[in-house]
Amino acid sequence: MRIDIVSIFPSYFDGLTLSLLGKAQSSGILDLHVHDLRDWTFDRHRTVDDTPYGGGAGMVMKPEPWGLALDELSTSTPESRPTIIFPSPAGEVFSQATARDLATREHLLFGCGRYEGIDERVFDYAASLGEVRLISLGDYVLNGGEVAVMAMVEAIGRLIPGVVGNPESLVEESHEDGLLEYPSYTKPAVWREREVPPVLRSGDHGRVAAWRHEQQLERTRRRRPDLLAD
Ligand code: 6GU
Repeated sequence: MRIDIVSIFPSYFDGLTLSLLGKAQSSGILDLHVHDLRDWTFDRHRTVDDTPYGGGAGMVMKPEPWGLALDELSTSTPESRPTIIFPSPAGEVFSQATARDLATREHLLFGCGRYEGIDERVFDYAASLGEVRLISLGDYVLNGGEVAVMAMVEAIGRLIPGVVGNPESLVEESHEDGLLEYPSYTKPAVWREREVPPVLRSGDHGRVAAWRHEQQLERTRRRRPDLLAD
C-alpha cells in the first residue's frame, strides 16, 4: 500500500518510522511519503492561508497549493486512483469497520487541514481525482488533522497483511467482534494481594474460553452498552 500525507507540520509524522509501521516500511509492505504543503507554494512567505470570504474568525487554507499537491500525488500510482481522506470533525466517524475498508486500498492520500479548514472547492476538485472521504475521530475538536491522521494510519496500517507478525492477535481485540476485549493477566499469580482468576490457571481451555466471552459481554454491557444495542 502507498500512503501520502500532506501537512504543514510534516514532523508530526516522524513517529510513524517507529515500531510495527516502521518495520512495514523497511520491508516494503508500506510505502509512506510525508509532504510539506508549503512545497507547493511560490511566494516568499510560502503562504497557505488567507482570510475567509464573507468574514468571520480565523483563516482558511488557500485552494491553489492543495490543487497542485493533489495533482502531483494522485498520479503516483498510475495503475489506480487514490482514496483521498480529509480528516475533519465534520466527517463520518472513524471505526474499526472504516479501518478494515481502507486497509484494502492500493493508495491512500491524507490531506491535513489547519486553521478554520480548507477552501470547500478543494473537496470537489479532489473528487475528480479519486474517492473522497471526510473522516472524524469522534465528537471533539483538535487543532488540526495531524493527530487524527496518525491514529487512522496506525489503525489501518496494522490491518495490512504482514504488518502484525501474528495475525491471530488481530482477531481477539476490542471491536473486531463488536465487543470489548477480555482482561489479560501474567505472572505472578498473586501480586499485592490481588489474585489472577483461578479459571485461567485451571488448564481447562473450554472453561477459559467461556469465562473470557462472559467477561467480554459483561464489560461491554457496563462500559459500552451502545455497542450491544448495535
Ligand atoms: Cl479528523 N480533525 C480535527 N481537526 N478535529 C477532530 C477530528 C479531526 N476528529 C475529531 N476531532
